[in-house]
Formats: sequence, structure tokens, C-alpha cells
Amino acid sequence: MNTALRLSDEVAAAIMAGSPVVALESTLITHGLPYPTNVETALALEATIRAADAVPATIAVIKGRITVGISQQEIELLAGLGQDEANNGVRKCSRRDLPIAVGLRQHGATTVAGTMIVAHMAGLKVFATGGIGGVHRGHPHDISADLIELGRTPITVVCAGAKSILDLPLTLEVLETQGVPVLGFGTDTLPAFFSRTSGLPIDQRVDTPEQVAAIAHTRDQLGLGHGTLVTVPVPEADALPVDVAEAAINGALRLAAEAGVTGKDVTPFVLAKVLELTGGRSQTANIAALKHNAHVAAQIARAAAGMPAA
Ligand code: PSU
Ligand code: MN
Repeated sequence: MNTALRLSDEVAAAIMAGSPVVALESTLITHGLPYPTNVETALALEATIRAADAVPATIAVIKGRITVGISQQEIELLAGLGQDEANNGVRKCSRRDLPIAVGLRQHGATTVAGTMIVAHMAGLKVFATGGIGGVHRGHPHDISADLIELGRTPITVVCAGAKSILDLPLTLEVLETQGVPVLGFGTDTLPAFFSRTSGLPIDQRVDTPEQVAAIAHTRDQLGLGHGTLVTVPVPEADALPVDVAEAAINGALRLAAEAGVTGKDVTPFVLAKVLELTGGRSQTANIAALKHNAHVAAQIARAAAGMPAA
């Protein structure tokens, strides 16, 4: 057992009882949304999962302790610290960052990849997020570690697709190579985060949480070891018009190129610029997608635990 792993009492009790638990990431808190919207959103996601009769488990590294089910105080702590790693900020933790944050007793916010790893260590199965990382537009070798993690860790990740700051066709190619089934929850095409469709095909449409649970259960019975991606379109009322989203994304990508941003800083930089360039409109879509995904993930966790929808 991983001695660095700390579970909240609530999460530990739920795991022992076989109750539905939904993992949540923390990079969206520290690097995805501005303060104080980040704190409000993190707490709203937990409330959404509780309202669907499941237990939320927000995952982060607190002073080197990998924690499954951080407290409200810990959410506020991370949200207030900022991203400047050189000045006590929070480290964005993908797979390669986890041993650094833990070994050096740092605070860390887990990405989709980092959260999948920890959720799997804790025995969790379902994880809700907003958008996953992917292949960056114009940089086909900048492939998010999220895609590779989906190929090697058996967690069901519920998302709104990927933002079209990414190259979506190449992102699908990498997922195919990694052996990751891409399911469309109530849709025949890949959602593009701000908008309900990218027009690209998915591997299978599903319409119920039980179908997702059956596919994930079979994956585990066969010992295939890969993750499952469930893509859910953003609620219609909060979707961003495609032209508004595309204009902001193109502007943000140009600014990133001009500023010479590289590596793990690219995604947070581009997300912040998209927010600015849409005058905050992207945030409404972002939060609506996050809450809806949390609700869907709770239903999937209930189905996986053999319980009816709440
Ligand atoms: N996409 C979003 N919002 C986010 C992220 C991605 O729309 O907050 C975060 C997630 O934590 C994701 C990470 O795992 O960015 C991907 O970073 P990178 O592209 O550096 O792998
Ligand atoms: Mn990258």
C-alpha cells in the first residue's frame, strides 16, 4: 500500500462500504479557473455529486501527502496560492511531477493524468473533469500525458471532450493508438467542450449510465488495463457560439506563440487568454460543463455500484 496516500474519513468509509465515489481533479482549481471562481466551482462540483447521492473525492498533494478527499480548507489553500512554483505556488502534477511534489513535500494540483493515477491507487473507478489535455494545434509532438495515462490506467473519465485549443482529429488518433474507447454520452459525435459537437466521430454512443458501467466492468474483467473516456456535450443553454470560441482560441494561440510559452505552461496560459478574450463568457460554459459532468459521473458511479439513478 502506498504510504504517501491519505484518504478523508468520508472517502475511506465510502470505499469500505462499496458506495459510489467520484474523483475530482485539482489542476482546474489552481491552473484552470481564476480566484475566487475556482473555490466556488470546486465546492459546487462536490455539492453536485452529493446531491446525486455519491461521495466526492477531490484529489491533490498537500505538503507532499497525496490526499483523496481534500477538505474545504485545503481547497481554499490551494486556490489562493497561485501557480508560481518558484514562489511557493502549487505544482501542476502530471505523472512525472508526482514523485517530485511528494518527495520534496510540495503542494501539488493533479491534472487528469495525475488524478487518474491517484484514483486508481485508492481503488476508485470514476472521475469527472471538464476538458482533457490532447495534442496541441500546430505542435503534433506536444501530446498531453493525459492521453498516455488513459492508455494505461483503468479509470472512467467523464469530460466535455477537449477544447478546440487542441487538434481534435490528432487527439482522437492518439486515443485510438492508446486503445482508449471514446464514448459519446447522448451524442453521436465528439463534443468540443464549449460547443456540443466537433463533427468528429466517436467509437460508440451510449445513452445510460448502466451502459457505461457495463463497458467499464467488461474492460476490468478482461484485464485490459486502459481507461475509458466518456464525452458529454455541454448543456445547450450554456454552450458558446462556435465563432466566439474559435476567435478567442485563435487569439489565445497566437499570444502563446508570441510569448514563447512551452511545456506544462501552454494549457494554463491558453485557458487564461481564452477567458480574457471572451470577456468571461467561456467561464459560464466551462462551469456548466463541469457541473453536468459531475452529475453524469455520479450516475455512472451509482450504476457501477449496482444502484439505481439518483
Ligand atoms: N483543459 C481544460 N481545463 C483544464 C485542463 C485542461 O479545459 O483545467 C487541465 C487539466 O487538469 C488537464 C491539464 O489534465 O490541463 C492538461 O495539461 P497539459 O496539456 O499540460 O497536459
Ligand atoms: Mn503539453
